[in-house]
Amino acid sequence: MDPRKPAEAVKDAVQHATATLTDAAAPPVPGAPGSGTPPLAEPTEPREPLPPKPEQGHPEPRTPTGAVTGCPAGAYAQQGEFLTTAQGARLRDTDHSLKAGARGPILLQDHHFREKITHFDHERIPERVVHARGAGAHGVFTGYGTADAITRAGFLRKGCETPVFVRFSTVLGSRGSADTVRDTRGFATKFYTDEGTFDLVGNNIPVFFIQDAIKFPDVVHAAKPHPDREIPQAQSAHDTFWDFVSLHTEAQHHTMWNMSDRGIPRSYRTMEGFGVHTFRLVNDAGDTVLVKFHWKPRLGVHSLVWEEAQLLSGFDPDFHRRDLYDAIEAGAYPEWELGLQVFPDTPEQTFAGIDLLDPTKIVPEELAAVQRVGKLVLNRVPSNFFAESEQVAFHLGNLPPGIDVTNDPLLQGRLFSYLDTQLTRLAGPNFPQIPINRPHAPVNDMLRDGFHQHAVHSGVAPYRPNSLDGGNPFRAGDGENAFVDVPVRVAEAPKIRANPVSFSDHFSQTRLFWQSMTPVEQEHIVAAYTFELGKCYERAIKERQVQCLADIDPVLCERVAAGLGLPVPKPTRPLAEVAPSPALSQLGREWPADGRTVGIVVGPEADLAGVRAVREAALGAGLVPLVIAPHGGQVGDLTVQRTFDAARSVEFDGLLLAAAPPPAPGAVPARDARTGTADPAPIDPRVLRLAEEAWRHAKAIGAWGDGIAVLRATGIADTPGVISAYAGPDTFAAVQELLATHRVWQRFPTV
Ligand code: HDE
Repeated sequence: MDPRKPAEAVKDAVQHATATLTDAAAPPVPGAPGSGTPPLAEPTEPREPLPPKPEQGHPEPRTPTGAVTGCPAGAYAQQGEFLTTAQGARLRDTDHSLKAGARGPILLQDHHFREKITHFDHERIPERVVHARGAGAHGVFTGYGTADAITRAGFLRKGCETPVFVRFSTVLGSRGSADTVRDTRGFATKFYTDEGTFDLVGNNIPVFFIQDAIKFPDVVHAAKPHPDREIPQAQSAHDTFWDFVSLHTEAQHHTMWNMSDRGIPRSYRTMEGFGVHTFRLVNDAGDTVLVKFHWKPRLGVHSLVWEEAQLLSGFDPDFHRRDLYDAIEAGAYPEWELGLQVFPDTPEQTFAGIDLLDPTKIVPEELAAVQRVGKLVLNRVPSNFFAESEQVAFHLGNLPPGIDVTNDPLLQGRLFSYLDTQLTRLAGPNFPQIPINRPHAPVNDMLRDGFHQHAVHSGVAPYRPNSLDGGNPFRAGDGENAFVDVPVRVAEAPKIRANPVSFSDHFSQTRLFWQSMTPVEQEHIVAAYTFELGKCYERAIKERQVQCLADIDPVLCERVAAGLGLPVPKPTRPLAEVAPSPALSQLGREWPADGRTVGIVVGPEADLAGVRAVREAALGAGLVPLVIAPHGGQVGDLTVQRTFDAARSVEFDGLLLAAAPPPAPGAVPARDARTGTADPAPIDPRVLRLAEEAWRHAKAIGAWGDGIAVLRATGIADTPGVISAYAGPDTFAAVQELLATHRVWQRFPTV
């Protein structure tokens, strides 16, 4: 047993771990798998489990009914220094089953074998039917107090700090699919408020494919892999998806967002989040307003380019997950501000002629500014993926007093679905008692029994009214901060299956989005439609979608049709006059470069003093510098983080070249099919590829000293965003400046 205090043990383990990872002067590079460095030989001296890594957190220990336990944070983890059965009996052996002789059959009495295998056989649970692929993190939300006048929700009060758990996800892919596919991203936040849990279950796109929840199975069946061959995985580039969205044209607006750069975010940290629906807020006086929720990332909204997304799907399918966790580990905590667009709660529930109950419509920020009401900081990585990210269960109906729903027909259907789905996925009705789902407010719900009941309820009268339990639980009134079902008037109307007429305009806001894009963003949209439809088999489906594009914008239609080799149809309706919304574009502003990754290419002859100075400057600016060298280990006194074989430019936001290293033995062109050339080159071909790729993806590139030869060899010297300087620090300073706009946009050819 390690007799030291846990904090000392952590410090020690971390020091030990990082000492071997990095050169003495530099802080550790994120990503060490455990909190200690493993010895070469198997450890045999019994000891307590290693402490978690310093950046890891657990769900706060609470009882199933919301009480503080006083347990240390690690109390849910394994205990003690010895292997035991699930009942705590210590075991001598887990490598051999109990057999009738060394060559005999296994005995039925081997209870340890049966317990181990039976548990293993049941380790998997059904993945989420949508949003199966995701990653979560813990954090804290702090209210600004700016929403006090419009809502009684306590977590928005000035300075109120609320623990949160956020899960980001893709929609279509299975649990093991790649992070960087073109798709909508989920952005679901659980606020553990002391007035009950609030779940804001949003996306990174502010509109949805459908207007009525009853169509959700249809759109998901169309977008998921074909049911016969089960391909393609995690993609919308296939016939069934385009068949549906071209026939069910209310999906066109969301589809356009998917085809834009929003469909391939650079990072979860650089995504906006949206509640999509309109919600209703109520204050202490009972006054109401309608609102739309927005998350605004501190680092701005940035995306990958399509080729990067494709390369990353193979090179690092966990790119977004790794980026999130590395950033937290490095102390570059992801941050968003929560914002509200606020509208008067009028009987028509429209604003500037836009139907607020239609989830396929936005209200442009130029018409209703987003008002900031609080800040979210993600600062802890989960300790256990399954227990936290996989078992977290969000539900739109988890609302605190002060926030209520509207009649948006998509929202109404979701209120049913999110409870229902957990009955299968988390095997029964007691999923709110799983540690990550436990509320931080006292629970007294009269719900009893069921599979996996963790509460030990007392009393004999889980019913109301009762006298046997002294009348408990009592109803809360206004003075006791009860939830408010706002008594909105429901129109007297016939019972029908129909949408309001205002829901029938599917094209004008789609056109608004297209017209709000800069030329380079439009270029990407054209390429995305052309790629996706190019992957479809049936001509009729392509033609039908091209007809939809004609009803959105003739230029868009013409260019996609040209790429597909199809005739250009005429619009079937008048094109809407729209005022573009510049707020929808991702370009034209500057953002902090915190947490950005820069690769530094070194070789045997590199200016190592310059590289050291660049590393220090980069770390000081909150960036992550990674040294790329011909081989692992050390170059001089620098520790290498990436070898030429393990580095691709897609991993870096900017590239610095401190050397033009000759081909290393691993890159003899004749033996290296990846270089695509048989000519021996004076510079290692993998370095040339790094520079060429970084250039093609419009990344900032800088070189000094010998590194400038790489710029010449690749023909990229003296082009926009390519810096040659005398010394490393100057080169870095110029590259850092370029990172503020995310990419060197001038490098993309635009029409
Ligand atoms: Fe979801 N959605 N959804 N959805 N959704 C689920 O719940 C559903 C919709 C969103 O990280 C499921 O626990 C219906 C809009 C996120 O755990 C399920 C409809 C928006 C997540 C479900 C919608 C979302 C989900 C699957 C149409 C953005 C992942 C597993 C009415 C505002 C949450 C689960 C996480 C997950 C149903 C439409 C966001 C089946 C019926 C619109 C971020 O209940």
